[in-house]
Amino acid sequence: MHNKEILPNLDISPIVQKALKAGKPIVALESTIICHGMPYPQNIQTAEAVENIVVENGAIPATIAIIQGCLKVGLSSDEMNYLAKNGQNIPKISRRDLPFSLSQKSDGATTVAATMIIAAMANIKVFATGGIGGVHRDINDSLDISADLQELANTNVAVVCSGVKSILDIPRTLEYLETHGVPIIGYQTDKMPAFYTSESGSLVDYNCQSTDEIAKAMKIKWEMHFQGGIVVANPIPKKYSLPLNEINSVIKLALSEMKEKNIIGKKTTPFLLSKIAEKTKGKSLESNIQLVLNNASLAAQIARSFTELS
Ligand code: PSU
Ligand code: MN
Repeated sequence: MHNKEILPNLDISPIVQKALKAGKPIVALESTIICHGMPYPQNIQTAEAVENIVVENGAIPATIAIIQGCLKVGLSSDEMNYLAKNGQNIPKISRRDLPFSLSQKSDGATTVAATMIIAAMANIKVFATGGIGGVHRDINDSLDISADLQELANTNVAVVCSGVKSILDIPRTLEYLETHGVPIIGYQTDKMPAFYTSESGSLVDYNCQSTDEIAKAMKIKWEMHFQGGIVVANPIPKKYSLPLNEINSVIKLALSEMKEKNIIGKKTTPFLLSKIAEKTKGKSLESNIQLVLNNASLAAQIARSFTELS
């Protein structure tokens, strides 16, 4: 394959290769959520259910990860189980870390940023996840801004998510994305969702009623050579949405524990997600699983609309 000559480490599974050749709709999926976002066995159950939902909605799933220094696009069931079982022992890989996974031939769970990079290399335009990273609430002390935002500024992939994780500073995250020209499309909503809840108090930039409208915006942006991604914010289904007050008080407790324990850098997001799951007695984990499934289904429909346009 053409890509293989330039990028010897890009390993696209035969199913995904076939889909690429035939111009079929494909949805990229990330692996940090498997290794660092959820415990075993919910992580493998979710990863498999997500792939199935993509298929049920007429697209081909391509879960992305790094195995022994190889950039994998489309994982076998053994590879997925291996990642799920080894969880936090698999390094979390963002843009900064990618070259080292390759040079050291190590394994890696790819964040939204790293998954976008690899998806773009494989020419996959749509990617589904839970919630993107963003500006952290303690930004003034920590200067913690997820590399996901900078990737959205530069890499041409549409990321379908349930908004920005509620552990973050949502208004500041939106300002950052605006500065970098990244539009946030609400899917059938004016309101910016916040991961566990369908509302955050902030608004989205555009409310699209159909996947066709979303696909058109993607196509126009990239045909005009406007570099960068698009965020599609898909609210968590009402049934699984947690009350804003309840989740906010849990987040505050988790944040102060994080400070006490001096947890910084790439450990913060996994720490907060697991603390919140512990404090809500698994309710937040159930919400997290359901919102990812919901995003995978929408992403497959967007991928279909996008291929119908081309
Ligand atoms: N969404 C989830 N669970 C997760 C993540 C997103 O439902 O674990 C991960 C994504 O991989 C995202 C990362 O890129 O959290 C953000 O990490 P950081 O804040 O360190 O950039
Ligand atoms: Mn960070």
